[in-house]
Amino acid sequence: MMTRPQILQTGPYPAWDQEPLDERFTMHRLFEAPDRAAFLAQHGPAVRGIATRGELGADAAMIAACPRLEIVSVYGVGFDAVDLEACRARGIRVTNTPDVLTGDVADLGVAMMLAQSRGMIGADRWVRDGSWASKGLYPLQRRVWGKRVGILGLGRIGYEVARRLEGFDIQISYGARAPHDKAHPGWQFVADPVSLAAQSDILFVTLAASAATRHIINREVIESLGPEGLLINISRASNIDEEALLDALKTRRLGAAALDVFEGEPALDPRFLDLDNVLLQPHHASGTMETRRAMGQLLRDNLAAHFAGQPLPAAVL
Ligand code: 8YV
Repeated sequence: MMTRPQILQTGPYPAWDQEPLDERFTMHRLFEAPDRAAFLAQHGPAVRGIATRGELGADAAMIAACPRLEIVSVYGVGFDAVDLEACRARGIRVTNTPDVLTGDVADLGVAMMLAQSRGMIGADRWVRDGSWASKGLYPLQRRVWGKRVGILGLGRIGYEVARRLEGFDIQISYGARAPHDKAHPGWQFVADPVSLAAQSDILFVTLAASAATRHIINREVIESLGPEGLLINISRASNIDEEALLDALKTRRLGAAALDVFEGEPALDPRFLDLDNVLLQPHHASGTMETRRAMGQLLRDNLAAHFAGQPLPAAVL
């Protein structure tokens, strides 16, 4: 009988993914272990694959604990939390789940722009808590259509945000390393993030995170966006200097923010909770049934292809 490959699983998956994974592989659930180091020491030597999530990745210690590791399969497009150098050095393959989540992430970004600009969360509260009847009209909010939007990172997700925004008669600029062939006529390329922020009312961060993009949204960029500006992050927390962001939101040197990602999430900095000019979302931009099913399928397809010796559907390394 063929022995089933042993896989280290770093976080939970929906039952529709867990069941087929359990059928095909021996899954070792690291996230349920009371003592991670002991669990890794016990199971690591037999592990041939790691099944992880975008935000959890696979760090050097985890990879080192698995001397027979062949593949890290990420449930998510972002692989910044995987130690690629360690994988490269040992010829370990890395896969992710691009494309299937692009539309949902762009949708949530646009929804966050609308919800924050138009004060929809507060307005819902205003109705529920009786303020509408007792206090009267809801405070006036900010227009969206016709504004100037900057998109930092015109990859798959940034492109889909821009395409959606065309319907809002919005003036679109984008930041990237170089002008993109796929940019539509009228989308302006602005190389410098400070200049991009200075000429934007709303700034989307849609950059794939890496060491090179860490804190690319720094104090200067944030202050260039300014007291009337809205910063939206649907990428990774590391792209923003969170300390500078918290400070600018508190002092109103930045008007508002809408964030789906946080340093140390899910244990975000508690100072965010005290701010009334930030919309907080629990890292769920790809969190629809449709997309998560497709992500789970692609995660399994990547693993299955690897163990069948076939080409990987979505290889990073
Ligand atoms: C998460 C993400 O992977 O795609 C990414 O990079 O961050 C998300 O899709 C998702 O929350 C599953 O963990």
